Amino acid sequence: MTESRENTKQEQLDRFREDQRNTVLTTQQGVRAGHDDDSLTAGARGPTLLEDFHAREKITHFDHERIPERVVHARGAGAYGYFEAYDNSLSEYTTAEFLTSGERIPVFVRFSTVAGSRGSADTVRDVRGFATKFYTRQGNYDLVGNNMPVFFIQDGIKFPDFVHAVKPEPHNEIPQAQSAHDTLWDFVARQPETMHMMMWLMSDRALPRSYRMMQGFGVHTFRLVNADGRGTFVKFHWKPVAGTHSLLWDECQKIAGKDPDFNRRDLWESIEAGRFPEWELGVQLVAEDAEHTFDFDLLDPTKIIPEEEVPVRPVGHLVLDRNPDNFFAETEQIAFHTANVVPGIDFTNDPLLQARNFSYLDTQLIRLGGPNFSQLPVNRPVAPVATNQRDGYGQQAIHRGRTSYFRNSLGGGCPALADAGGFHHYTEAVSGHKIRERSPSFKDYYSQATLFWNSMSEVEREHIVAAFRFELGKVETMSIREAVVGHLNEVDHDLAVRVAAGVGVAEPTPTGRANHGKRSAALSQLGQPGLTPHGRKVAILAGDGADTIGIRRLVSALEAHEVEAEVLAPADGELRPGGDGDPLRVDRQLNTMASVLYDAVVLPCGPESTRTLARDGYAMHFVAEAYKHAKPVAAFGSGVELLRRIGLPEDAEGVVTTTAAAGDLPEEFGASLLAALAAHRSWNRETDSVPA
Ligand code: HDE
Repeated sequence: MTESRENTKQEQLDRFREDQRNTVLTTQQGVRAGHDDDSLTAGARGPTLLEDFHAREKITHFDHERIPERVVHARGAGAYGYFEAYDNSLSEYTTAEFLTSGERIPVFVRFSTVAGSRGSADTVRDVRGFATKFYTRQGNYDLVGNNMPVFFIQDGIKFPDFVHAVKPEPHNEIPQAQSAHDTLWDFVARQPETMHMMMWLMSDRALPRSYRMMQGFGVHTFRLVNADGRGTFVKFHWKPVAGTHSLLWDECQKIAGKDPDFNRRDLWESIEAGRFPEWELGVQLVAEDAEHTFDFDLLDPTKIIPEEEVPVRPVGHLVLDRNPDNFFAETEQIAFHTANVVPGIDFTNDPLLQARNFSYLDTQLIRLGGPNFSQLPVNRPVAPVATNQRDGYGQQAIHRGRTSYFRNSLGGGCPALADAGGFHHYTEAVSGHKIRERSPSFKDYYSQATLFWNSMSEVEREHIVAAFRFELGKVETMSIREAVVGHLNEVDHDLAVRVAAGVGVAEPTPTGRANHGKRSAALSQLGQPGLTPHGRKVAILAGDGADTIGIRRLVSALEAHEVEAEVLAPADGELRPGGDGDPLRVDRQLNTMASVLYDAVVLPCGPESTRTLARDGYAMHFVAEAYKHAKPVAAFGSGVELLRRIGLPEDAEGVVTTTAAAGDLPEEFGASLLAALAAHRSWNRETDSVPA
C-alpha cells in the first residue's frame, strides 16, 4: 500500500503563506499606520521631512524590489503538482525512491522561453524550458529539461557565445526574443554542430500551442545507479497526455501583440478550471556495455537515441493541479540546478552537462543574492536538512549550539554521517591527458539533422522551409545566408534548394554527401494522431437574435469533453434571443479577442445575428483568419450564410455545417466539431491565399 506524500510541500508552504485579510496596515516594524496618502511635511505646501520613517521605508523597499532576471529562460510560468511512478519496476536500475515507490511526490514545474526578457511575448520562435523540481523524501531532484531533445552546442564553454549571439544585439538591443537576426545565424554558420538543433528550432516544436501540449526532454544522457552500484544510461522524456500540438508562425506573431501572455494564461486558466495538465514520464535505458554500439556518442547532447533503436518505457505520470499564490515568491525565486540529484541518479561526462553542473548554483548566487536561497519557501526540500553551513545574507535559521564543524565532540558529533541512504558518486574509471580537444566521436554534425528532416510530413517540411526563409530573410549579411544554405545542403539537398530559392541565394550544387534515407516516425508531430479535444478553446460569434437554445446545447456538448466555449459579440452584456430561448450572457466583447486566441470558431443560427456579423469587418476577418490557420470552422442554421458571404467553401476539410438549429441541432454536429478539434488542424486546407 502506498502512502501519499503529495501534501508535504504544501503543508510546509502553509507556514510561510500570508493572508492580509482583516489586517491593519503597519510598518515593517509592526507599528500601526493611520495615514498612507501624504508624506510628513513642514506645512501643507512645505518640504518633506526626513523623519518620515514610514514614507522612507515604503520608498526604500520599493527601490529594491527588483532582482536580476535569469540570464536565459527569464520569461516563465510555473505550477505545483505531483509525480507518481506507475510501479517499482525501475528498482532494478535505481535507488531513487521517487521513481519506484508509487508515492505521490510533490513537484513544482517551471516552463519558459529562452532568449527573451521577463516581459517578452510567450509565442516567439524559441526553445521552451521544462524544469521540474521533485521534492522527494531523499532530497530535491531537479530535472531541468527543454521541449526539444537536443541542444545547440556540445561543450558548455560555447554557451556564453551562443547566448550572446541569440540575445538582442549589443549595440542597439534589437531584436527582442527573436532568433531572426545576423548574430545568431553568424554563430550557426560557423558552428555546424548547431544544425540538428536548428532543424528543431525551425520546426513547429518551437511554437507550442500550449505548455500542456509539448513534450519535455532531459536532453543529456544521465545515469541511473542501483543498490549494487551498477549504472545504466538513461534519457528522460515527458509526453503530454493532451498530445503535442503547435501554432502556426503567422498566429504566433499576431498573438505576441493580441495576448503576449498566451501560454502563461493558458496554463493558469486550465489549472483554475480544474483541467489539469498531465504528462507521462518515460525513460530510454541503455546498458553500460552497450555504450559504444550506436553510430553517435551517447555523451553528445546534439544527438537523440532514436526511439526505434531504444524504445521509451513509460514509468510514471505528472499532474499540475495548483497555481502559485505569488509569482515572484514562487515562480521567480525557484532555483533549479542540474546537480540537485538524489541517490540513484548520477551524471555522465557529457561536457555540456558538466558545465551546467557548475553554472546553475553560480547563477543563483547573483540572482538570489547570496548562499541561503535554498531556504526560500519554494526551494526548501521536504527532506530534513542539517549542515554545518552558517551565516550569509538572508539567513533564516537560528542555529543553536557551539559547533558548526565536522568532526566535533562538543555537539555530540552532529550532524552525524548517514550510515544508510547517503549519496555515493558512481565509481567510474577515468584516465587521460589534460587536453582541449573535441572527441572525434562528436564530429558528425549532419546525420541526425537529416534524420529529422526525413521524418517530417510534407506539411511539417513546408513549415521548416518557410521558417528558414523567414529567419534568413531577416539576416542582412548575404554571406551568412549563403553559409547557412551551405550547411543545409549537407543536411539535404532539396531542403537547401527550397530555402535558397526564397532568400536570394544561388541554388547550391549537390554535395558528395548523399541523404542516408533513414527516418524515425516518433519525430513527426503530425505523424502522431490527435487523440483528444480536451483543453481546447472555441469562439462562438453571435449578435442579438442568435439561436440561444442551439448555442447552449452546443456549449454543453463541448464542455462535456472539457472543451471551453466562449460567446463573443460586438458588445458585452446579454444577447436577445432569436425566437424561443432565453437571453444569453456574452463572455467577451468581440474586438477584445481574436481568432488566433482560439482553436475553432462557430457561427450560430439567427438571421439577425448573421446580418450583424456580416456588417462587422472584425467578425468577418475573425472567421477568415481561423479558416486560413486551418482551424475547425463550424456553422449551423443561418450561420452557414456567413461562410458564404466570406466566400469560404462549406465542403472543405474541417468545415462543419448543418442547416438544423435550436432544439434540432443534431448530435453529429457537436461530434464532428470535437473530432476536428482533436485532429487540431486541417492541414490539407492551410492556405496563404486567404487575405487575413
Ligand atoms: Fe540552462 N541555464 N544552461 N539549459 N536552463 C539556466 O540557470 C546553462 C541547457 C534550462 O525555469 C540558468 O537558474 C549552461 C540545456 C532551463 O528556472 C543558467 C548551459 C538545457 C532553465 C543556465 C545550459 C537547459 C535553464 C539561467 C550549457 C536543456 C530554466 C537561470 C552548458 C536540457 C530553469 C538559471 C528555470 C536556466 C546555464 C544548457 C535548460 C545560466 C551553462 C542543454 C529549463 O545557469
